[in-house]
Amino acid sequence: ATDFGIQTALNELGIQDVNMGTSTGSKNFGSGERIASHSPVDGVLIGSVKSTTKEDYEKVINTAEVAFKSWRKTPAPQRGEIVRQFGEKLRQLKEPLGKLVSYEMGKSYQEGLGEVQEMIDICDFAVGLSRQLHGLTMHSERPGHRMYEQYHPLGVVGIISAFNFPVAVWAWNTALAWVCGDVCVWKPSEKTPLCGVACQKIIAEVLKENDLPEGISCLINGDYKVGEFITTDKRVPLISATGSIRMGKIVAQAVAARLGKSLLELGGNNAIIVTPDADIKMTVIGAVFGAVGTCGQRCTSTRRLIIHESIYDQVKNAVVDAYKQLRIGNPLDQNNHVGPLIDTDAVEMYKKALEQVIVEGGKLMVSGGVLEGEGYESGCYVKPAIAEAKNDFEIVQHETFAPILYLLKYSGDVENAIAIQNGVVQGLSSAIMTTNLREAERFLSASGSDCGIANVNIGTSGAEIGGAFGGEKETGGGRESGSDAWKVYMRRQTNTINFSDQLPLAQGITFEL
Ligand code: UN1
Repeated sequence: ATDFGIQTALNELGIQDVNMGTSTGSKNFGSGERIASHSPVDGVLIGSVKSTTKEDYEKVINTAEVAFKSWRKTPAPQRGEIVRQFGEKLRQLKEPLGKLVSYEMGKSYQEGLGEVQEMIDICDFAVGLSRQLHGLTMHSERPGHRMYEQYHPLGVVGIISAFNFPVAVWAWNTALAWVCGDVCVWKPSEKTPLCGVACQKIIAEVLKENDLPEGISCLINGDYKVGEFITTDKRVPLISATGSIRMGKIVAQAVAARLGKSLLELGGNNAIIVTPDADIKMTVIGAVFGAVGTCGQRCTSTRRLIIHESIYDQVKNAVVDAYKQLRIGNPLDQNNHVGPLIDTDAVEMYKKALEQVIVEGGKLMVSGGVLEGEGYESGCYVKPAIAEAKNDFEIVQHETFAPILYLLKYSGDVENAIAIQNGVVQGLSSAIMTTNLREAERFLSASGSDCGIANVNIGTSGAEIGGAFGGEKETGGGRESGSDAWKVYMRRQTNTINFSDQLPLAQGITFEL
């Protein structure tokens, strides 16, 4: 098989040494069991990392706490300068890192590069932000008083990320957390540990070059038990977790039990509404990329198309036709559109979902199936599928992390489509395809989409970093990335200063001695 430059990429990223997995800055000391990372692309063992034991973790957290003490005193624009340098390194390493993402996770090389681009973008954003961590000034009700608020660093931020965006989600969190004066402890998915090691190496080099303390960036590895080290630890005031709703509920409860803060990015069940006034050509591109991009493993992937009955057959045929053009195979080969699923467990879930949609009365328009033979030896390649279904099917209500698109029909008003779109427990991303202004605005109004993201004439996936990213309901309510998402990484302090020679009480209360 062609190597597609993988070995060179690993060398450029310094991933030859597999004796890593737990580190503060550049010091590695993982002593737990090994976690092997096999590529879903060809099944080959890429490397392994050492998982983090409780003792390792104590070292990590202690080093992080020490680093925080000095980092929080570094002026924010200087912290921004470090993030700027980090962004520069990412620019230099965009190709090898994008390649590793593609090889370890299985998304197309283009999407791997796109993910690194998101990291670069959030660094740029954070650099600007480092001079804009603004609080408000209020007018005091008392004479000779001044009142204002300021944002201070929070402390150690724990990051739990998923396999599907193995590098970008970490950067959305860290780039902001660092300019905010926090230090980070990251537990990447155990399915993509080498992406974690590669990222840690890049930032460790920047920290070293700037003579900054070990512990501003830390890495721990392992399964949910290692995740529990941080979720239950009072020394970690904020946990940012991306993953399934099931995982999110466990994390949220563990963090709430100690009254910590959590930022949750959980499952989506994203729909595109296609109204009679939709541009069909745009609809097809948006829907197909949304459904099959990253092999249906984005939390923003398009899972449901809600099509008006008057154009239902036309849209269905156009999308089904488009699926015939899809080339499935090695994601590093840029001729292919769709790579593999992350592992064979994911393949099993995909197969079960396709069985269940039939049991519930659905009908396959593009039948799926697992691919076998040359190029598909890893057993992780599946055919994107399309099924006609009903919104109340149990399987349609559930987020299956695979390329399965459900076609749903609506009649009458756009309100009926919005009700279907909102009729799931998740609330991440949503879209409407229409050239009708009234329909578009109704979709965006208070009685429209209930999701954190609502797009017009764009698909559900591919959000830019400048906006706040996240969703409502069982998606968890967290917001990361752009807008004012930085505020969750800081603690707010309200300051009232009395510069008079009296001590008047608020609310006009008199108290005399
Ligand atoms: C995710 O799937 O966890 O909007 C994040 C998108 C990407 C991020 C997805 N920018 O599809």
